[in-house]
Amino acid sequence: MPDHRALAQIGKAFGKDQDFFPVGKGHINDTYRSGDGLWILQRINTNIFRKPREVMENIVSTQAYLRERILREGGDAARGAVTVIPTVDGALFYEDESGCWRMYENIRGTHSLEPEERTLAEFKKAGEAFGRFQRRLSGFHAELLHITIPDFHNTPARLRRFKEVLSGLQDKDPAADRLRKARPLADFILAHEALAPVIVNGIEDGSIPLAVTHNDTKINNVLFDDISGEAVAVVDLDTIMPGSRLYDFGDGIRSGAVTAAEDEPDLSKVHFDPEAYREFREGYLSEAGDMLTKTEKELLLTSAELMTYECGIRFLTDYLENDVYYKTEYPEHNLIRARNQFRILDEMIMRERSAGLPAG
Ligand code: GN1
Ligand code: MG
Repeated sequence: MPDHRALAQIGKAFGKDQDFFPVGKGHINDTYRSGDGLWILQRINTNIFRKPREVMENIVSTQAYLRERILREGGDAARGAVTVIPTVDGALFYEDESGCWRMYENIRGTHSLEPEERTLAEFKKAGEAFGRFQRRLSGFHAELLHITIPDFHNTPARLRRFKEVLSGLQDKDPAADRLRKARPLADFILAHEALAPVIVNGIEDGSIPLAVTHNDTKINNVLFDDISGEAVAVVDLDTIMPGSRLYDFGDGIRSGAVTAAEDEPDLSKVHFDPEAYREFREGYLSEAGDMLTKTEKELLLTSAELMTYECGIRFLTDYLENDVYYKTEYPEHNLIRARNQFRILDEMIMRERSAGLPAG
C-alpha cells in the first residue's frame, strides 16, 4: 500500500495538493478521500480490470448521458452522476509503478449503508435508485460499451470454471484442507445446477433484452443524502456493461435483503429477509417496471436466487484457488462468504416453494 507521501504525489498528478486517507469496503479496488473531503482517489485493480482505459471510457460516456437525463428531469446532475477528474495532462487515469489511479469528485453530504444497518425504507430507496439508473440509461446503446470483464454474470461459465478448479484440486491433492472444508458447499452447488442457465437462456432466445446495467448493485453502492435521507447517486461504476436488468435487481436483493454482513461468521444470524425483498422490489419496479418484459417480470425472484448462487460460486472458487481474486482478511474469509450466500439461497428457495413471495 502506498504511504501517504506517495498518495499525495499521485494526487498532484490530478492537480490536487492534498493528503489522502483510506475509505470504503470494496473487495477489489483501494479507495482514498482527500483531507478536504472534495476528491476520491482510487487505485484500479488491474489484475481484474485489465483494460482500465475501457473501464474509464464506459464510466465517462454513461455518466455524461446520465447527467443530460438528470438535467432534463430537472434534477441535480452534479450529485446524481459521477464526475471523473482527468490528470493534469488530460488523461482519464494516471499510471506509475504503484498502479493505475483515477480521481472522482466526491459527492459531498452523502453516506453509504451496509446491508445490516439499512432500514426497510432505505432499502426501498436503493431499489428505486437502481431502477432509476437503468431507466435513465435505457436510451443509451448498450452495444457502444466495452465488455470490460467478459462473461461477468455468465453463471454457466462461472459454474464451469468452479468445476474445473474443483476437479483440478481433487486430482492434484484430494486430501487438501480447503477441499475438505469446501465439500458440503460444493455439493450444494452441484445440486442446484439447474438454476445456472436461466438468464443466459432468456438472453439467447430474446425474451430477456440486453441493456446498460451496473452489474454490482450492492446496497453500499448507493449514496444517500445525509440530511434528506434520499438516494442521490449510484456509484462503483467499473462493471457498467451490456447485461440483463435482472442482474441488477437480483444482486440488489442478494446483497441487501439479508439480515447480516456478507462475511458474518455466526451463521445463525444470516437470513434472507422477505420483507426487504418486497420493499426493494416495489422501489425498483416503480422506476423500471414499465421497461421490463413479461419474462423479466416473472424472473425477479429467480434472478435474486441466481445472483446469490453465482456469488457463492465465485467466493468458493476463490477459496479453492487460495484467494487470488477477492481481498481477504483471514484464511477462511471466502469460505464464510460462500457459506452465507448458500444459506441465503436456501432460504429464498424455501420461501418460493411455500409461495410466500411474489415471484414477479
Ligand atoms: C466485488 O468490490 P465490490 O465489493 O464492490 C465484486 C462483485 C461481487 C462483490 C461481492 C468487479 O464488488 O461482483 O458481487 O465483490 N466486483 C467485481 O461482495 O468482481
Ligand atoms: Mg464494486
